[in-house]
Amino acid sequence: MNYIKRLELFILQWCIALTVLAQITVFPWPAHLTEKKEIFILTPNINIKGNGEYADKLAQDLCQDLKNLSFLNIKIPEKRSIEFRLNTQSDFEKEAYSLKIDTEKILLEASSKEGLFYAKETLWQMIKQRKGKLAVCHIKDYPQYQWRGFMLDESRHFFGKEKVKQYLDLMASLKLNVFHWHLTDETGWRIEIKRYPKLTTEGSIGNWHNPQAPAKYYTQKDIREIVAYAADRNIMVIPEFDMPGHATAVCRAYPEVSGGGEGRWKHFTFHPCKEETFRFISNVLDELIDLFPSPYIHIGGDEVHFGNQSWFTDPNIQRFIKENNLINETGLEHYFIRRVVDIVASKGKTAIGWDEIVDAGVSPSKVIVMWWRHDRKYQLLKALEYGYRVIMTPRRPFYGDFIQYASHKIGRQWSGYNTLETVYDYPSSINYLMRGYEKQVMGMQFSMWTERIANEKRLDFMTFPRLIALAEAAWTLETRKECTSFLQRLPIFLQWLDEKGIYYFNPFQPSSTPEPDAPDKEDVLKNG
Ligand code: TNX
Repeated sequence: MNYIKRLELFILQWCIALTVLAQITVFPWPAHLTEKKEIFILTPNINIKGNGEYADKLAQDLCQDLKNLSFLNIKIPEKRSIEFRLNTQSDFEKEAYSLKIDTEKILLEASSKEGLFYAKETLWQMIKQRKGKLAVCHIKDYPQYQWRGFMLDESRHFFGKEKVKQYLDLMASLKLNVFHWHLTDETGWRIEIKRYPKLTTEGSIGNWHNPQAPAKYYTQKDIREIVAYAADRNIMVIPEFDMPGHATAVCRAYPEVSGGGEGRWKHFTFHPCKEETFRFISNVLDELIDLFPSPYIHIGGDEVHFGNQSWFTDPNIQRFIKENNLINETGLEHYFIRRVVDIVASKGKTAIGWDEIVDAGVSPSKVIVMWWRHDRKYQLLKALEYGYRVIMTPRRPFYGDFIQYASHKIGRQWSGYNTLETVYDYPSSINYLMRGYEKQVMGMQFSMWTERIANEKRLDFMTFPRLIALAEAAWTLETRKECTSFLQRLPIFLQWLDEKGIYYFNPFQPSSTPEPDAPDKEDVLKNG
């Protein structure tokens, strides 16, 4: 009986080998891949083991995942194994791994937890794609960039814990490792701060379309749960506390720290020079730091000029500018940034700020710059020349609120829009700028602003498939990136999205996935 089963397996292996070969599909595409004309058929009673604590955990996770697969039905007595080996002495780079599939054994190896985790994600994709019939191959893989991020704005619209967890799962499978969480802005404050309860009882009321919408926010318990969920998937969560601008929700709740503002931008800024403001910020940061173990805190720093009108007329602010030789309101803005960066540094963390902070005169050792103004390439160059580390999230092509297809109507455009291909090809068009500064470029990020994204369907549609392209652009070595090959593989990932019930734009059949309705008439924008 055993003999017959083995023969059956052998014949099956050869039949399938022909179809499986040269069809390995992995996202993102790996650094090295060699394959043989042989096949490994996964069976349900295969031995899966690790060589210690974390490797054992991954082995158990894989066992659990396999239980849910209906296609593993060939039952043979097993000598073959899947082995997870974490060896901190081996000479893999931090996130690198090796995945070796032989006819008798699958070996996953790395010198770090991150690497071993990614080896498992790669294997899992191959199992799903080939329904357990794996090409014998050897993958040696490591990333191009250390920062592979996704930003979600939950101030303008709130999506909640389950959606965030679903995205963290997808990010992990794409080897994205940073979740930048934009939780504060003019529309709403979305995180419980025990010392300042009005931040949530008042500050979290409303969304972009309805200022009276019921309060929506994350409790500290929720935050801890999500941070742990992300850490389990090798994802670092970076909170953003946007200041001194985009602070409307805070200042609405605590007018004593407001810097005024006018009309639509009322209460847009923190008061830039009251000691009370800095005490308030420091206290909030204490709670944020307790919740988020990441070494970084994003402090915003963008678009202050939108709502700093009262800085020009308030006699106390004007006196402060004169007495401290700050020259003008921009000098005052820079003073504010320097103080906050120092507060963050005094708490043992590194600040991240939008690219305006390049001009604030902060030491490059204390802050990391997020370059977003694609039309100001000199700001990127200046950041690099001054010695800052930089994360690239230029509006074009990395802002998810820009449309992705010519006939789409809801979302931004600015001398064009952000197609899947433009996301994939980045940063080749600006490589010339970064030459000589490569070590300062930490990586890149797809940023999803949600003014015009009021529900999950629109969020999914604007995120996918562009986030898959970003993941490959950030992970895969530039020499291995190839848009045609990516597009050939893409239908497989789209099928996985279908299985999870996630809506996306299908670039191969645009009319089969129509743009979800605009949340509001005014959302049908063409410019800006
Ligand atoms: C600019 S990016 C902003 C956001 C908006 C976004 C819309 C940045 C630092 N500020 O507040 O949501 O444009 O695309």
